[in-house]
Amino acid sequence: MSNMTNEGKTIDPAAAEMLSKAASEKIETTWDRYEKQQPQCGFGELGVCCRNCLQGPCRINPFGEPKRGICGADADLIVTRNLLRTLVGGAACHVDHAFDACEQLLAVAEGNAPYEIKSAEKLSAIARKCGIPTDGKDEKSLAKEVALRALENFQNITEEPMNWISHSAPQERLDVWGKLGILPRNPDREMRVAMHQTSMGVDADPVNLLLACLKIGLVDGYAGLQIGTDIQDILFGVPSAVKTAANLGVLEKDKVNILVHGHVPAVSEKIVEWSRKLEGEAKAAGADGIMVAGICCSGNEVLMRQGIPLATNYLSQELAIVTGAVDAMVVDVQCIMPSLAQVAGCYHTKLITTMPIAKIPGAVHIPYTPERADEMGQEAVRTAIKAFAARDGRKVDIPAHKSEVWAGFSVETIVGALAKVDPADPLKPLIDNIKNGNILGAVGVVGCNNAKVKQDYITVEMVKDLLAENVLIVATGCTGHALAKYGFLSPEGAKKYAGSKLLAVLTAVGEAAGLGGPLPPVLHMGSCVDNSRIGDLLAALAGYLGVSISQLPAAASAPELQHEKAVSIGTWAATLGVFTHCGVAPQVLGSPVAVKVLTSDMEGLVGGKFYVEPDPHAAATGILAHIHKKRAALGI
Ligand code: NFS
Ligand code: SF4
Repeated sequence: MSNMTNEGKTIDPAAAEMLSKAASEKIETTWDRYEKQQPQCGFGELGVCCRNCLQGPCRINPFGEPKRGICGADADLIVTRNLLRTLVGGAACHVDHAFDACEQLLAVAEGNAPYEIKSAEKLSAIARKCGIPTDGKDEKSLAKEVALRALENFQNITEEPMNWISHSAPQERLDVWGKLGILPRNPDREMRVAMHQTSMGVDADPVNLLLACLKIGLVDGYAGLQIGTDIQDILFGVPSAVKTAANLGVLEKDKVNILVHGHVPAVSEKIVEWSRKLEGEAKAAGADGIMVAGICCSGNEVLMRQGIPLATNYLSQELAIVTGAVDAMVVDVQCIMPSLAQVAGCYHTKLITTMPIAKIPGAVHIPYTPERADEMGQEAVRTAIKAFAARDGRKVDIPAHKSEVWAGFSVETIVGALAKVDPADPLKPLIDNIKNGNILGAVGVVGCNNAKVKQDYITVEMVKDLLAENVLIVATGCTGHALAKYGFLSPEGAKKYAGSKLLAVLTAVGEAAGLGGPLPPVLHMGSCVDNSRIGDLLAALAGYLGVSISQLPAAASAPELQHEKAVSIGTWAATLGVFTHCGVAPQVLGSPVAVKVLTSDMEGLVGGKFYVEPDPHAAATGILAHIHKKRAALGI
């Protein structure tokens, strides 16, 4: 089938074993399809093809003719229009997810959905952040006020900025964005305007389009990530430290194995709840119990709040089914390969879709709505239990690989651990160690896998280099999974990978917090939606020091980005003032203007910019140089 060796496809030993099994069973995987796509279109790679009207498609030859499309659009215009549409695609995912979370909270507050408000503390904290008085109010009426305040963002018809950005972002940032005219008013409106702006014959100014890109980055950051995380923490709880395991070895031969995959905790939380409640039915069906494990960001959500193990990340999602041991895979939205239906069809595995906008031919559809969340959960878990009876033992081969994982590092968890060192001033130990150089800086390593690069390779190699130089790493998304698989999320990982100064800090904090050893050198902060937690942490550190986020010795990196969401999150990060590395180049290289603005000029406007470097060691060197520059400027 494939010409590439397994070693060329992934560094994950469990995935490599399952690739061999897939090949021997003649099951096509994403890597086979990747090869069939070669060579990929060079115009598309550079972003210089346009299909925005029916006179097209038009494409620009960067090395000759044609230089303009039929309407006269040049490469800079086509690339920046395409980029803005990509960002709208990414932001729409997060904004829609956040909107659903607000509706869930409202339904719960009105007694119409079977969830509890798990964190009264977060509810009060968010109410206070929004200026909603909390005293004397019962939980449900306060929750309703908060839900309605969040939903106001989608109803704003004024020229004022959306309320959640004003409530959440540092004033210094709001001032910078206000001067540039990129403060979003209403997320739905801004996305509509961007689609209009990029239509045939509207905006012809690539710089104006790039400013609109920054605005959509803020839409993603504040109407998507921030609303999503704030509201989900109220409903499902603020993550606290958990200990579990990662990789396909978490599946259990004698248990009903259910995988949750996608992004929406309202779905995966119910699967976890009903797996616990229906354990008896599983035993009656001859199983030892029920094992739930997670893929992609659904995995991260229930890892963070429920200590559910991680099965695998984006690129190897099909290979989870190839173990032959998965009885059901319950999916919701985003990053779900349509091919899962074909792979599941080769086994007894039931692929279960749950969302009205994400159906897959060949899957069983068990609809989720907030009101019928319990019915959905029960039906899905019972479908898995029934499938267990049909499992073919001869096809089962669970790879032995799994690693210890410590996760649950919300800002609240991190501050809580630091408070054990200095209860009166919890951020002080962190700041002191940054100042004295024990912690050289911090990097948020986030995002996906991408079939174009060897799975997990850039992430792991770059993070090794950074840790050795005493850079603290926080992770989210499929990068969190990647680092989990190779032991970076465990105390052992600190001993193995952290530089000696960083190890001393991790040990001091870990011991003060009663963990009996060092903190992991990579703090897993959750799903991609949880990137807002990293934003909150950066804002707190900058606020403490009285500087802008762009002055911190910090950076972001998406080493193996794939999704439109990764591009929109990256744009939010850079607009927030963060130096943002991409290990795979976004499709903009055909525009000299886009490249210059995104990798250079935007730093003068917002303090952050993009840095593209596919080599992990060179990327680490580039990020370290940035951190040293920021330290020098702060005089530390
Ligand atoms: Ni983030 Fe999560 Fe993974 Fe990438 Fe997809 S799961 S939201 S987009 S592939 S990290
Ligand atoms: Fe071609 Fe212009 Fe139409 Fe794009 S908008 S397809 S460049 S004519």
